[in-house]
Amino acid sequence: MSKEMKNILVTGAMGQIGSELTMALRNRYGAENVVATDKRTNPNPELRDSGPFYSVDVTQRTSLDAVIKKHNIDTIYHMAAILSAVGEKNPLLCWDVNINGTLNVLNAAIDFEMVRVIIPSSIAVFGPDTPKENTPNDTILRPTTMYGVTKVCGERLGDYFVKRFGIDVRGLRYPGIISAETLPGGGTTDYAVEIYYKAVEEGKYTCFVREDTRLPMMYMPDCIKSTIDLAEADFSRLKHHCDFNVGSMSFSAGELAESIKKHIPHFECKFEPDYRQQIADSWPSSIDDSVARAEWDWEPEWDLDRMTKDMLEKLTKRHNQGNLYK
Ligand code: AKB
Repeated sequence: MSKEMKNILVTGAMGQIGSELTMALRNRYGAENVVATDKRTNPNPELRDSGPFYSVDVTQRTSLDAVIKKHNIDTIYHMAAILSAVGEKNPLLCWDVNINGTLNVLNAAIDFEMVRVIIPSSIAVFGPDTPKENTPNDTILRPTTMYGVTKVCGERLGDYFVKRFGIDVRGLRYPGIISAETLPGGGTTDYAVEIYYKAVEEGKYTCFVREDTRLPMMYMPDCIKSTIDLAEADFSRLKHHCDFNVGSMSFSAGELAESIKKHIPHFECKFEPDYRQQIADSWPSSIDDSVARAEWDWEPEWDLDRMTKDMLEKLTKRHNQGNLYK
């Protein structure tokens, strides 16, 4: 365990990434030392029974502060956020949760003299003016979604707090994250998860982006590894702080369907783009993560075909047991 990080709090712990990150942190740092929080009140039994859980709305400092005080928190993984698709339906909610929630976490970090704050960002910080292929780390940030606007602000705020107040804030730009445990909620890249569930359940899927839509993606084990690797990196090596590109794999929706067909030959995928196509079209198709590799030795482990095999094995097992959706 890194010397300083003793009492960790995770916001958004019931979300797609938060749920698996919390369990990984509990395994690594001891279950009692990792406090899970979420706005929702009904955690799954694994999350609820393996360590402390509280209902916390990150837009309210009082509820956040109460848990921080009670558990003497020194590190926050701030995973609570409204994602891109929901953010376009409700931009003010997206602003409130992503900006005010992040400011609350950062201000709490100062008030309680925390040793570290992890605030994830996203490939949504990029926009149509950004180079689309092999997108550099330091490039044009002109997003066209409210989610992207809040994530650029979050990166800038984090960097400002590092410089101005001397607190240790770190963040990485997640691509679409694929996982078999908790469904994502309200993102544009959600099709890359839904497709596996529907392939197992029905043998067919109607995808909401075009077949040639190519986006950067990452399997959950790499997502957890990248998050913890960055959190534990040597601060003196970091020239960047809150805005690391992390690459893993890039594939089109059509290639994803083909990789599933290798295991389920009768699988049929139709493509019927909706409002999320425009969001996907504004994002990069592949990411240059050489800065993360240089500053904290980032290295992904999973590729599309290995991920597909693993996803289908896990979901098929659950489907056969009658609890695909848990
Ligand atoms: C989304 O699609 O909104 C997220 C993201 C790429 O940040 N998965």
